[in-house]
Amino acid sequence: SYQLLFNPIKINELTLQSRVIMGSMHVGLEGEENGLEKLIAFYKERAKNKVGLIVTGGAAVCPEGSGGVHFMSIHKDDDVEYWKPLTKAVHDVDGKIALQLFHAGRYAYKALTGYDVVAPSAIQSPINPDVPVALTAEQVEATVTAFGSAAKRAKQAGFDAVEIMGSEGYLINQFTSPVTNQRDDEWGGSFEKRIRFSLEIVKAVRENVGPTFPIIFRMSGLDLIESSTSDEETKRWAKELEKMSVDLLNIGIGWHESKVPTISMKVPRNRFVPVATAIKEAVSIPVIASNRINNPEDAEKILQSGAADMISMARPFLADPAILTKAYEQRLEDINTCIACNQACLDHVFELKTASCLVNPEAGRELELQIVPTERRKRILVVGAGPGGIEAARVLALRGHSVTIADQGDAIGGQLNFSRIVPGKSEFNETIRYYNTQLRKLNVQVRLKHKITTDDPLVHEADEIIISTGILPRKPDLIGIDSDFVVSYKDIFESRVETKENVVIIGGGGVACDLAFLLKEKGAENITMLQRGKAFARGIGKTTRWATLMELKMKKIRMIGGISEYKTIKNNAVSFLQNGEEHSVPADLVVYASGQLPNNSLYASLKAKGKQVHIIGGAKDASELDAKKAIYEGAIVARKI
Ligand code: MDE
Ligand code: SF4
Repeated sequence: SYQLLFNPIKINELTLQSRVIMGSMHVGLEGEENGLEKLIAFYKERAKNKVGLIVTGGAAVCPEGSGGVHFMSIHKDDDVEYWKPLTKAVHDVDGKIALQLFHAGRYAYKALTGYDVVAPSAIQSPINPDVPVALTAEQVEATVTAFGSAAKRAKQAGFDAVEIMGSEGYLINQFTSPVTNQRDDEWGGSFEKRIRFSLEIVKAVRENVGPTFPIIFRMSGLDLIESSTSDEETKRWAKELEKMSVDLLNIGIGWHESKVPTISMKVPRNRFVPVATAIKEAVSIPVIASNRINNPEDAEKILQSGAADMISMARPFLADPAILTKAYEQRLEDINTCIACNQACLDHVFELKTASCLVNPEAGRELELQIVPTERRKRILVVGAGPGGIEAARVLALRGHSVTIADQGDAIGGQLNFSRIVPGKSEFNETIRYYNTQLRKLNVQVRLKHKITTDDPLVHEADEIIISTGILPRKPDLIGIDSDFVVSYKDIFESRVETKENVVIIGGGGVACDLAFLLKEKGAENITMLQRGKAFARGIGKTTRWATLMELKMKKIRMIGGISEYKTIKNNAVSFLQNGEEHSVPADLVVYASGQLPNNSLYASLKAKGKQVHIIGGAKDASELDAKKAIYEGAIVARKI
């Protein structure tokens, strides 16, 4: 049981109802029509579920430091009135909310802000297009003042605390690191001078908010940048921040340009807690651990072990706004766990789209996707228990329909069952566990190993039918493709075929990458991926693709792109043309992962019989299919019936 998680904690004069903060996430709703209303609904849904403190997305303290025009801002006096409805809504449900004071520095984009990008020194970031302009000493001081005024506005707007964003490689962090700060004035050079900017900001903020208002500082616990701040310096920095009257330290991990994954699925759970512990040992104010903590029991254990005083979870609140309520009520099996895929949250943000959640399409769509009870209970048959089908079944049952879901396989989850066996992707098990629990509790009839045909009694009984039968692997039309040592990726994922020493994969997209990792784990010695296009792992989102490419290289998986023509697939070799020359790669097993076709024949025949049928997911459109799209379509169709 939970002895500490729900034990209130006092931060300065503010009492928090639990030791979990919902970490800062830019969701992008504020840029939409009725943006504020949507943002309020988003935060309210979380605030009423036992979160100790919500931290907003970064609110720019000056326009040049903004993430873009659609990001939160707190640099104008108008912003005070603007944010009042948000703080009120959170307080109305007994929640607490802090505003994050944000300046992107060289991570800003001129194209998005309309201002020159600024930084301590004119050194460009490897992941940004603009060379920043070095701030003059006067501009540095003006920026310090801007943080102070922003804090004052935040307090006036009704926020319960402020968090100063000093990690992830943003402006303050750019000052603290010798890599990005090469100034020789009062704001750079020695360690003391590099951290001065952060300390002056805390001072200015404190002067503006008074002695009793909580100040959280999000400091970088580990830059993961070569030749950057040392561990020793990081501890000294923490001590100085404490002296400056910071009330709570939130420990960030890695910069956006770090070449080490910090929040992806392949990062083991709780991996970075020791970083917070090391800082906790150096200070006496409370310290928050973050990154890849997605399970309340783990959170409780971390607190009980004394490794940290509080826990930050961010994405887990997208996946399940009620995660803490469910933990409190001992209903862990009901938690929709964040699988750290980034596909609908951070990937969207980096594409300048609104964030949502792969496993919970309601996130960010609180106003749009509510559960409205049905007026007429119908008998619904869902054919195919992949991600789209199970979400449709869940929502239909929640709305009061009588639901049966059938699948020819022996488990629900469809292709999630492929993902979950890929090395480092076991988080997908949680999604399957969640749906299994929900379908059971909602009395959905689950018929496994049951192939539906047009004359199945279930078809006759159903008032309406949802076809979510998914996809079939596309078999490329190549000479030799019908040989007995050529199989589809499905055959491998379903363990119908053993791996061999030399494997050639035809295809280079996301499925092919997963397949390569799986085959490697199963003992394939030499794996070669072949494709026509040049860029491998395309289709994988921005935040994960670079790490996938890195992993492919690390695991010595050969990638040959730019193939103009496949010549033959013969036992022992695949030959092809590249740059006009013929090459050949040894192969005792060839696996194709080259696209998918909709598995939609049942739809056509049921339609012909005059049944009321709906089609979703890969069965409807196999191009660019992923679990995110399938679950979303399931969520939508189930609200239309
Ligand atoms: P791209 O087109 O794939 O690559 C361009 C070039 O950069 C290289 N690259 C990298 N080098 C080093 N380290 C990397 N991480 C990295 N990623 C790409 C590529 O190899 C390529 O080089 P080339 O091949 O041309 O030689 O990628 P991109 O530049 O379009 O985007 C890269 C990303 C920004 C997506 C990126 O680097 C990201 O994947 N980094 C990881 C981010 C991460 O995991 N951060 C940890 C926590 S997230 C967090 O704390 C908060 C995030 C939300 C803020 S919002 C703040 C307020 O709320 C995000 C808002 C961003 C707007 C300012
Ligand atoms: Fe977590 Fe993926 Fe949802 Fe983002 S999209 S909150 S990473 S499950």
